[in-house]
Amino acid sequence: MRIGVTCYPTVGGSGVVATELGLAIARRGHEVHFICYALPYRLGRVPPGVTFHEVTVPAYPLFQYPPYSLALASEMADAVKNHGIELLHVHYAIPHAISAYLAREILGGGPKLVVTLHGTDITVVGADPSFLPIVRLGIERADAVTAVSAALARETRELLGVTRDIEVIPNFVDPSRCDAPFAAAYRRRLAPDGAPLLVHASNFRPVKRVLDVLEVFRLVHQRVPVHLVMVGDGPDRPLAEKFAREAGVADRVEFLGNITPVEGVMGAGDVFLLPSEEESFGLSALEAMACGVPVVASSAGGLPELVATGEGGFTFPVGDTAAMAAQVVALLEDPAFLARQRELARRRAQEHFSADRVVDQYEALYRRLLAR
Ligand code: GMT
Repeated sequence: MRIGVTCYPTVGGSGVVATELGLAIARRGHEVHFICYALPYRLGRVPPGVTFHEVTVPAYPLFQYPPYSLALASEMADAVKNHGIELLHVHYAIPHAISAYLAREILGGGPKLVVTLHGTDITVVGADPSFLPIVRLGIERADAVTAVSAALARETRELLGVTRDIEVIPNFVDPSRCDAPFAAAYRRRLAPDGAPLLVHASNFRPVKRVLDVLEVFRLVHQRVPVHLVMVGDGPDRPLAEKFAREAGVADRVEFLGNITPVEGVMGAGDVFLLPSEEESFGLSALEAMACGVPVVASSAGGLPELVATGEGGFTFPVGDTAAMAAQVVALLEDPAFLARQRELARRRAQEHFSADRVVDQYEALYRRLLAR
């Protein structure tokens, strides 16, 4: 098969999933063309069969808002025409779904279109009236639409009034990215006194509720000496740093920014915290689980589909920082309980969200569409 993949090439989960999926599909002997505005951050070692097409958006004084979606549509049409791409798989609906639809219109027909919905492309930006009709059109005109959780598929129907089939294909993880010696070195640096380590990783946007992470940490620290490491960066980082200073815990909290490999640092932790307001899936929680770190999270969106209570994780209502902190304390105060939850987290990631299993689902979808 010849597959075109479009995603945001940044550190976010949708770009990571799109890139890992494209690489896995190429390793299975298919031809994969990444069509993006920059080389995807997660591309790493590129196997034979992968090509990159860079979308460039020309500058012009009139363009206060350079039309990326149109340049992308032209690049997609060009790549399809010149490389015989049979199927375009776009990740994150805005604006990729409509660009793919336009590319097919430019060509007067041609490739099959698959749109994967990742989360805020529906729940936050997609539901905004300025985007809603165009997102809905992109979703309706695709040959197949997938969502990373049943909760996101449901929200797409409710918020956008979409009635078509949406197949749920969860995100996946490659546990070989967990590097125990690397994690141990980080642990020595982040918790030099041997106290337990809590971990959070995100883009520090308001939906992540990073102040809840700090509040859970503060409450836990009143009962058990503990450290916290915050991985990632984004708009609420200054607020979180201020909170840590004002709560008098700054010396026990480390902000690392966007370091890689993120799994290396996550594996250093004892408990991963994800108290989000909205979370269609929570790829970072899955990465933590794969490295044997149990998760304490909110029950927002698709999180309960990933984090099953007592199976390497626990979920609580959004904002219930007291219950989250009590759960963390229960884990830290009982080494046997923590060890069991570590094992269950690893097992759940492996059994339900392994790359092989999920890539099979996407490959089967591609084959079904191309056989039509
Ligand atoms: O929209 C974002 O905040 C970023 C986006 C992304 O590109 O990573 O995150 C969404 O997609 C991820 C990959 O499928 C999911 O793991 C995240 O849960 C989802 N974020 C939200 O729903 C807030």
